[in-house]
Amino acid sequence: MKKQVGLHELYAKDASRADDLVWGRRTDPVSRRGFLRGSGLAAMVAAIGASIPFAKYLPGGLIPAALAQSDEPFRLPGKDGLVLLNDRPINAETPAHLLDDKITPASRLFVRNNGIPPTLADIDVDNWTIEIGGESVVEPKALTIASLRKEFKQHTLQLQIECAGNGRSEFYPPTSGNQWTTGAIGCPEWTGVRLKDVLEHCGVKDDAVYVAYEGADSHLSGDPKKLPISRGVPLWKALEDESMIVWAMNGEPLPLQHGYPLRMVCAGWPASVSGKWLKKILIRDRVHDGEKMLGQSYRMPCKPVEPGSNVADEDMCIIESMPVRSVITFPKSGLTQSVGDSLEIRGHAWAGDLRVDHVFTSIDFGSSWQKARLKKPVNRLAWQHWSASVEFPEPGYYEVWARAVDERGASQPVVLPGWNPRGYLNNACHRIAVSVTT
Ligand SMILES: Nc1nc2c(c(=O)[nH]1)N[C@H]1C(S)=C(S)[C@@H](COP(=O)(O)O)O[C@H]1N2
Ligand SMILES: [Mo]
Repeated sequence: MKKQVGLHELYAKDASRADDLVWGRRTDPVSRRGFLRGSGLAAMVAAIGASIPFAKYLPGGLIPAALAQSDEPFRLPGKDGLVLLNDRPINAETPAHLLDDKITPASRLFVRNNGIPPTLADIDVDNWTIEIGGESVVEPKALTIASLRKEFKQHTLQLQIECAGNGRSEFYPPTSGNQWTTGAIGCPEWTGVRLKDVLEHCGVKDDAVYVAYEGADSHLSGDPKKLPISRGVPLWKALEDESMIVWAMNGEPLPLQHGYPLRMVCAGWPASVSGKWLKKILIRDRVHDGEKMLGQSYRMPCKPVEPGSNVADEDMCIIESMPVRSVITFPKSGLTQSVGDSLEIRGHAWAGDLRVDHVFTSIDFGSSWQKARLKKPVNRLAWQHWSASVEFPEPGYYEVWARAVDERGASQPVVLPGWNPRGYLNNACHRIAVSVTT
């Protein structure tokens, strides 16, 4: 089973770093006293559930006893019931039943960080610029957020982002990385400008093939010359109407963990192409060769392989559009239901660059399937909502399975899809347990 990081483990590694990550406060390096202020204090107060009259005397790096002595898995401040996964820095996923909102609120969006995010103290929004450069830009430029807002048309779209490793925990033999179950997906509403408009404003040379990002987060090693991640997409994907540079999520400034003050969103592809804390956009004359583009990262064996095999780097292909998938967000797995009562179930379905055409549910372990009601997406690359009513014939143990099919006829597999060295793209059917009583 998946291991969760307790607060103790997080604090044992580096207490002042943990303070920064968890509460967003800065520890005074000389006295090692951390003074909780502003949003850091608000986060701790929210986690504890009461005001802290003597907060100014609380030493930096001290885990409040209310949290230290609790058996509950640690809950991330500003997040509602997300499960912290075993990794440094913070990675957290959303349990399926908390993904029920049609538009994912900030409090329920998974967090996936490859490095150490900048802190609020490092970010000067008014002077934040993105540089547009690379071999294939006609005129390199630096743009402030104010100039993005002023010079380009603003757009608001609901777009889904899913980590390529979502579902990894089910692969056998196990593969390294965050052991995501079903929760590394979300579909908030984003506001910003089209990447295309910004690229065209600077000019794209004829030899351009790829568009990549660099962010302001730092490498886990602390080496300032290394980037934790720098990925990209082919030019054609960057030029799609839904590829955006955004400053707002659900009508609010981006939360720090989600890329404040600016991020890219290229929906439908591994969310690793949606760069957070955006500082640079590179128009490349070659397939981008930044951190986590090469080797085994975000790549699948070009041809299926036997589980557990080693695959040479040259036999691995870059992941593009994500496969069709769905999740049951209501009810929560493990419910008890009376025989004869009909059960309303619902969830979302999505299919990378494609549309979902059908969702089916089964209560007999996939031996028969019933068609669910399925809504159209609010816009391209937003997830779609589905619902169904099911009835159970007699008391006993049941599972409800959901299976989506994309517009090209590709279906989610009921068991695992092909094993791969890094455990990407597990789009197997989600299922919930139902106990039916008389
Ligand atoms: N700068 C930067 N951008 C990044 C990352 C990162 O570590 N640094 N992680 C990527 C990965 S792997 C994913 S899955 C998404 C997660 O976005 P979220 O944390 O807002 O849910 O951000 C992507 N963008
Ligand atoms: Mo990811």
